[in-house]
Amino acid sequence: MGSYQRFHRWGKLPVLEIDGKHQLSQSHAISKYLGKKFNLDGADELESAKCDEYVGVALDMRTEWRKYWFEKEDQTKRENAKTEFITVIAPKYFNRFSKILEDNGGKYLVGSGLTWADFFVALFFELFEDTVDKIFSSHTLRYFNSKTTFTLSHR
Ligand SMILES: N[C@@H](CCC(=O)N[C@@H](CS)C(=O)NCC(=O)O)C(=O)O
Repeated sequence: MGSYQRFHRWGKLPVLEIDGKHQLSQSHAISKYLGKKFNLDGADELESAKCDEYVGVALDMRTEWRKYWFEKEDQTKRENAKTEFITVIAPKYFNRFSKILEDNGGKYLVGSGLTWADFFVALFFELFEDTVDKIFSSHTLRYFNSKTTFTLSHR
């Protein structure tokens, strides 16, 4: 049992400890909590819901990625899942996210300011790039990342 599994009831990371009193699990819940706390949850209820939508989609994408990344036993299955991710899943999601970003002015996914969805989606795209293949460097991910990096570094 890993050391982290002993200190949290679900036995999974990430876990956010708050004021030494509370523990919060699940990346979506943690990110939303921090987004609200630091006023990065959109300007109104609809923008807040849009953040959840885009983060939910990023999590769907992670579900597909896991079919490759956590397949340690069957090499053929692993390779097939990787190919599927590179040729079908990633282009579909990257293109849609890029379009959303572009339609919204090119800087933020939601509304006119930075939200926790920008952080969450950018982080996941970076994770996919680091763990799947550098093929994404020449794909729309590069476009997305450059916009997000600009966004994050100019606030
Ligand atoms: N739905 C959870 C998934 C958490 C999760 O699967 N964490 C992995 C690391 S990426 C973990 O702690 N795995 C250890 C285990 O399952 O024993 C989230 O988004 O936070």
